[in-house]
Amino acid sequence: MVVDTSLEELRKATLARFASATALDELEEARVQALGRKGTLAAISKNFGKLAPEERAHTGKLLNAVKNELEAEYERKKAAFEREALAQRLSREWIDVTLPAPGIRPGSLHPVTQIQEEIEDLFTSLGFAILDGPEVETEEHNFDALNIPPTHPARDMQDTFWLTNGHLLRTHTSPVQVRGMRKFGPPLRMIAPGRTFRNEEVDASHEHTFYQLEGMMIDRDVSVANLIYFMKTLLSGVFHRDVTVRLRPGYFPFVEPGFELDIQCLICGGSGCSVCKQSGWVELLPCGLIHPNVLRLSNIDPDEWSGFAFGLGLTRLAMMRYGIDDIRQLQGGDLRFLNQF
Ligand code: FA5
Repeated sequence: MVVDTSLEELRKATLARFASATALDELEEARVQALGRKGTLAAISKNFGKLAPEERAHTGKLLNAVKNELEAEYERKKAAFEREALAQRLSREWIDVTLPAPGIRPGSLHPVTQIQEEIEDLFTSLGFAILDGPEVETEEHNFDALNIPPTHPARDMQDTFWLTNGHLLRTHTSPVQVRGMRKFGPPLRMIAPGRTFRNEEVDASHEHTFYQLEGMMIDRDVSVANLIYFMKTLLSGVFHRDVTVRLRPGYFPFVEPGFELDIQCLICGGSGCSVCKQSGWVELLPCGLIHPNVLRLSNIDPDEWSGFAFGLGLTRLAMMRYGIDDIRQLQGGDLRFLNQF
């Protein structure tokens, strides 16, 4: 009977410890103390031999029942702890696979490309084709065919990167005019955006590598009035607001008359800064009526056809549009800068 009492006490105490265990190791400790090889149940079992034979069957059954009950309760509680631990881990590691992957952010178009595409849309809506030309050009396309023969001083206006094979990096997009005229003939409406190169000092408004956008229209009776209409359409399409411009005579051997269309500096509002070289004006859009020699050199009869051409400084236009006060920022590839656009 003493054994019975001890078993009942062990049973109650162990169930209570199992119930109050708050973690797996506490539960395990209670199990070892009650059911382990050196535990209480083992100690009680040692007295089994001292029992009277008639008591043994009864006490043996009781002992097994207590052992089975405690083991079952231990397993149940242990499984509950494990389920809880798994649930916690899963909630920590849970991911929504339908969310966009973090870390990969979509890129965006460079500000110069954005403006280029807007101008392309505008001019295609006006019936202009978009042409492309090579960055490595022949001397003939870059100069001679534009009415700038070898000895002409105008060659010095554009510091040129010459290649060892006699070719050059195009100094402007105007050679695409020549390619367009020779390939398609008149009437012709074309624009040609692209990269251009000049061997000159870099500063806030000059790069050695920059973008221009050439434009050309050849038809019957094209006049300065047509030219001005298209230039105004171009600027209002880009700025969506009034900008102050001035038109002054400009010399380019491939146009006659030639003009410089300047824009009042949008960085300083005209008061003078490093971008406009303290003048308040930025050279942006040289233009003019195509020189008869240029038409002739590309097999177009100037008595029948006339036209206008312009050579927009696309990189400078991006500076004016976005208020960028140093051209070098547009070339640097710094994502902290580019992400703003
Ligand atoms: C020309 O390149 C002529 N081909 C433009 C032209 C075409 C005139 C058709 C008439 C008819 P200019 O050298 O001025 O012209 O350059 C044109 C524009 O390119 C300039 O107004 C300026 O906005 C830009 N530009 C010139 N040099 C640089 C430079 N180093 N860095 C950034 N932009 C420049």
